[in-house]
Amino acid sequence: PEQQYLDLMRRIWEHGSERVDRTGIGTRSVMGAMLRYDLADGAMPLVTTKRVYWKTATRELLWFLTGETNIRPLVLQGVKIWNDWPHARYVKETGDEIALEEFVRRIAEDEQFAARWGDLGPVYGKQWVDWPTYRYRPDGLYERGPGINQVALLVESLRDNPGSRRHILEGWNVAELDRMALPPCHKTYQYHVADGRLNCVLYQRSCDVALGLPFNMWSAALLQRLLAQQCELEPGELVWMGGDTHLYLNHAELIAEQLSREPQSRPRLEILRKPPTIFDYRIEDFAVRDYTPHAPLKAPVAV
Ligand code: THF
Repeated sequence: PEQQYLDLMRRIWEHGSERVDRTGIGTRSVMGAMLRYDLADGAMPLVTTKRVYWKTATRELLWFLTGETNIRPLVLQGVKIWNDWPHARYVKETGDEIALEEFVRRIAEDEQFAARWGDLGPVYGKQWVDWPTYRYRPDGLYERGPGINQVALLVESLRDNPGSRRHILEGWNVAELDRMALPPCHKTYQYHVADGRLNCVLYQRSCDVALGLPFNMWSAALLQRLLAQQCELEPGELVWMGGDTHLYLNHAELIAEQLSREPQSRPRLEILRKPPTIFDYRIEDFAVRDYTPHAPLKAPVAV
């Protein structure tokens, strides 16, 4: 199954169109790609041709589920993957050119500083569990209504109406895109129950195949496992679909090295406990078995 990922990487590197992107780094890109993984028997799409920090990706997903959009809770757990964006905004808006490490240290130590500069805007967490609503008043003006917890509703709809074709989790809130540090990449998840199995199609509008995709695949599969456990279904297939699916030109060394490596035996995820709701999982609840990856590969993230 990992071969699909490596084949996609090779295909983009060899045949993708070169184009200039938002970050100015340049990419090779194809429009439209698909990967399929069967999650039966605990199998996970965890890349083995480099070490992937699945606990980092897991902490990120649990952070989404809390509805939090400030990086501080991640920083306090040693998770660095969202630090570059608030740092860039801070430097741009204040002109204070402090180093990333210094900025992150302040986020950790100074709660007020974190409240002011650590927020990413209404990104995934906010839209997933507290999608804003508006209510029209009799006088024609409108006021804020109660937020919608899409994840809680999704669990309910999977339990109560498994045959539905509307099991959707959506991050793309058009009205709020301009306030997000980054509009959602993994924007639409649709679930499907058949033969007692929970399937998923994820549509990702933009995908950094070398750095982001191993994280995105893990997270999507993990969310599917949590939903399946909560709804007493077996995990089924995960179908990943990419829009602009690209490799950054400054990832050349990583790509050459990774494509020279052989995939290892299939890793599995064990969930050690069934918490009362999907919002009660903790990092200690997860154990990965049979993961014997190749060495880590470092590459810069484009901001
Ligand atoms: N922007 C870009 N250019 N690439 C992305 O992958 C990406 N994301 C999120 C939002 N914008 C993106 C952020 N997620 C890493 C992993 C995921 C990220 C950002 C960065 C990363 O640096 N991974 C390294 C180190 C991991 C670690 O230190 O724990 C790695 O080797 O995997 C994708 O959704």
